[in-house]
Amino acid sequence: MRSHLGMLVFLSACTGKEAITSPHVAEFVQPPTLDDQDPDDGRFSGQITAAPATLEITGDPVEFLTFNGSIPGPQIRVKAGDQVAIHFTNGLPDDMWDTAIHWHGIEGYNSSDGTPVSQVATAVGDSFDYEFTATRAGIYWYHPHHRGAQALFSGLYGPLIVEDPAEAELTSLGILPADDRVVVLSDTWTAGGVVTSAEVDDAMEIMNGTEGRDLLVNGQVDPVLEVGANSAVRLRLINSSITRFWRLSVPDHVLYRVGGEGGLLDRVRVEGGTIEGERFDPETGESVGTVEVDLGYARGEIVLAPGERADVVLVTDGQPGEEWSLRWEDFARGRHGMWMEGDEMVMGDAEDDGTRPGEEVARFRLVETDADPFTIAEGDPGLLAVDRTVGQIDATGALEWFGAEGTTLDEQMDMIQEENGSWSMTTWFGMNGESWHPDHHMGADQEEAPTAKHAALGDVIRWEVHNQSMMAHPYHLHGFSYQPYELVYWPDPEDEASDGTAVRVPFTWDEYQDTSLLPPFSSVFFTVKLNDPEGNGSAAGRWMQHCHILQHGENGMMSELVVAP
Ligand SMILES: [Cu+2]
Repeated sequence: MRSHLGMLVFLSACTGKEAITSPHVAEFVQPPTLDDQDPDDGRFSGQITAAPATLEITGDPVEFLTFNGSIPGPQIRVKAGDQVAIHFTNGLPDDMWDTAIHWHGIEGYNSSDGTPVSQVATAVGDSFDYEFTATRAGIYWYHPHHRGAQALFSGLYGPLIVEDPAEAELTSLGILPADDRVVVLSDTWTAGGVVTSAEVDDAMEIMNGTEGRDLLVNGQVDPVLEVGANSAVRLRLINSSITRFWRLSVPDHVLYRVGGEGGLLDRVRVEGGTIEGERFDPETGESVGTVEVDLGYARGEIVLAPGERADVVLVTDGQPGEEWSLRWEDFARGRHGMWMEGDEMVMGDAEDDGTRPGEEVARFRLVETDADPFTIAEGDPGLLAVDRTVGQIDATGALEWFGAEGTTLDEQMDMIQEENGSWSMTTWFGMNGESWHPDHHMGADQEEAPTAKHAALGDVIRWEVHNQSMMAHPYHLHGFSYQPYELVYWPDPEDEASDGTAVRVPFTWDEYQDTSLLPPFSSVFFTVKLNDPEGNGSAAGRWMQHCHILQHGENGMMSELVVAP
């Protein structure tokens, strides 16, 4: 039986056992909670200002860009169904840029989506009011969509947590830990007191995306989190990096996933390792047996591509004084490299793709607690424990956007030999064969993307997103959460060892997501319903779809879903 965790009591100074001497001084902090200025239940009103701030995150003072002076920006904490009003002020210096806020994952309020096709960016010194209802519990976040790569790399991002009404009961049942933390993962690169540029010209850096040198957990380098021994801690993880994939592990322990982008799951999951797939002939669809698919990370680890979130539980089944590492490990995502073969420059997966050394990004210090032991196992009920389920979107009569009708993620690179013999490279990113990015200053009046998809409110769509490239990309759809139902690994056309068969892996659980990691040469199939939460057309309009490696999106791996009323 599960037991109530109760209040955690931290007694780090008198655990009776000497803590391991640690050079780590930063105490794990939570992003500051944004003040709710609306006294009414069910309504949240807050103020957010984008402005520079000098912070000593990586040692020396560095001028970052921040929301309300901190990295990450303030935590907005609301309940599912709450009406949210955010008064945003662009307090960036005069010589900086117009900007706005996109609420990543929030559904159905197009005029508050904060993208270059939903609003004109707010000029320096001006303000804009965002209003939306947080319709679905889950882990969300916010960041600018105008010059997003540089804005995020400079520090503009923050968490938005939408609580499920069942969380209190699930906590009292011992299904969710009472110790509940928000964990914003990001990276930065600073030099000479400023953040380096993410708006680079170098084709290889654009191709691979810029990764920061310093890995940050809630804006801190390697902080220490005290957790009650022999109990558990809940970590609401958000990957706010512009490029970096976060493969997270706690050596010898399991990160149990209880929820994610669109809220809690029916049952507890353990991810990673291998899963069974069905091999099939891509021409005929005919099954030719089963195969074990290696997911590229170990069982019990969690992988978050840029923009993805996960709600996980770590059981702290150790003694007070023990210290455990939360580690970043490299994930093979198809980072490219180039090298000479004879007289020819060739390109492929970088030699160290997926094998770069890992590092500790935070540390858990177990301390005494009066809490009862916590147990959790794969398959344990989550939402089911309160007689609820995620459920499935009814796909009867759905539009079918498969193959060329769906979305393709396209990437090309060429090696060019100059007359002087030196080699250079070019990159190109697109969706459905076209490279597109909106104008930052024209708002909803600008011409549609040449590959924009069109649908109407109320439509249900079964949609294929096909990554046709040899690199992993995180696909993000604005405005509507979808339910993935199948992932297909297509044969790599350049793999001479391939037998030409594809592998199909069904999603065996129900979940709402808005961002998906697509491995090289793979398709994700999902079902989405174009809900209009207020019934007044607020969900109609121009919604972006793009790669969330932000330099890929801004270099053309971007398009739109245009929804008619
Ligand atoms: Cu990409």
